[in-house]
Amino acid sequence: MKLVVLISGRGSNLQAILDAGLPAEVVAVLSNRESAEGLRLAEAHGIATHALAHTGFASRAEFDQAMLQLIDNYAPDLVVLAGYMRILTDEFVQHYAGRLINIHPSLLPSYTGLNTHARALADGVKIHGCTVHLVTPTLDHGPVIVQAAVAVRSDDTAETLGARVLEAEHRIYPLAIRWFVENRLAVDACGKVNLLNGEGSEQSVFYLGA
Ligand code: NHR
Ligand code: GAR
Repeated sequence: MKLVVLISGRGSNLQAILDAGLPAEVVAVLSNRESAEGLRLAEAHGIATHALAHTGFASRAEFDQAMLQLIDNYAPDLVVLAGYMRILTDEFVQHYAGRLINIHPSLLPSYTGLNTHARALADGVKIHGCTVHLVTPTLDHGPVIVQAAVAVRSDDTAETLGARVLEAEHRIYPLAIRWFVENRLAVDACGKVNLLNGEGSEQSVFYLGA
């Protein structure tokens, strides 16, 4: 199977995906920012990279169309958003329907959008985490594939909490991609994702540490 990964920054989730030894190949990494550190990581692995600055396009639709054409040259089975920071047009999302996934740094449907760790701390919640979901046109509302919960500590800052969530991201994103590659994710009539052929201990939720 062929994966194309979209990033905007550091690329630590890309690193986790590359390290996981998945039965799939990352055939290209695209970024909307030329300075994204994750592009250097991809180059170091001999993976094709493309940087396409969204600032050079007149509209979101034109930018997404250019991204889509680059991506389709690689004929990917799955498009992976890994810290990709541009909201995608409905047309882009529909083109990759069922084969476009994202990792979001909160327990959806709580804390959609940006600055999730600071907002969780401001609300005083005791549990936070991350979610891998299929991407649909409505931002951060697609069917959930897997979630990991982490404890919020009384002395947490957005940085310490974010680092704890990021560790959880690195565990669940490769796992979710593995399930996709193994064709073990089924969307039911209600639009929910179910894991097929799970053995006893295998589950779509993780509780990481108090
Ligand atoms: N697009 C669609 N249609 N649906 C989703 O569920 C998407 C998506 C694009 C990206 C990732 C998402 C996240 O996990 C994602 C999910 C960017 C923004 C944002 O506000 C919000 C959510 C996500 C990604 N971006 C600003 C914009 O104007 C730019 C912010 C910046 O550059 O720092 O696109 O959180
Ligand atoms: C991750 O925490 C990811 O969940 C988040 O950005 C970080 C990217 O880190 N994604 C979003 O906020 C999407 N809007 P990485 O570049 O090191 O993988």
